[in-house]
Amino acid sequence: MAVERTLTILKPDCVRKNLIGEVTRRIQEAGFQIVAMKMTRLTRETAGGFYAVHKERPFFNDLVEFMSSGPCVPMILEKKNAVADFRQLIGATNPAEADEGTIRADFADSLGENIVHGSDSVENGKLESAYFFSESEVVLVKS
Ligand code: 3AN
Repeated sequence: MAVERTLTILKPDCVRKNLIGEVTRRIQEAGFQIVAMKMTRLTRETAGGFYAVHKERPFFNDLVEFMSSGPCVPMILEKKNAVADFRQLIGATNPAEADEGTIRADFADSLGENIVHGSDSVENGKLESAYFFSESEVVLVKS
């Protein structure tokens, strides 16, 4: 299995619920190396740009409103098979369908407010990472 990187965002609901520590602990315990991390607040424009692929969807405005409603914590994570393993750790988009013990099953309130984002492919992970981090903000990790 190849070493991959994936982009996660601890979303505004995660920050509001004081879950930054608990979610980060689970991520690290699952073997992910944090190679970049910051706290930031998206504007409507930057949130809309990040989710541009969904701009024709009926939930787009609510999504942009929510993602710009407070600070969030994007991170780049590195691990073998990171993309698939991370999506398994967070669970299905809809927390009602997420497997027991996953981050979304344990902490998310709804489909719209679901605690964390995870890239759906290595390629998108690269694009999404570049959206939040410059190259100099990514730490070189010895493997
Ligand atoms: P994921 O984040 O699991 O990859 P996507 O990329 O399909 O899910 O959707 C992006 C975000 O849009 C989700 N995290 C969720 O917050 C929101 N979303 C997706 N589908 C819906 C929906 N049917 N109703 C409301 N919000 C949605």
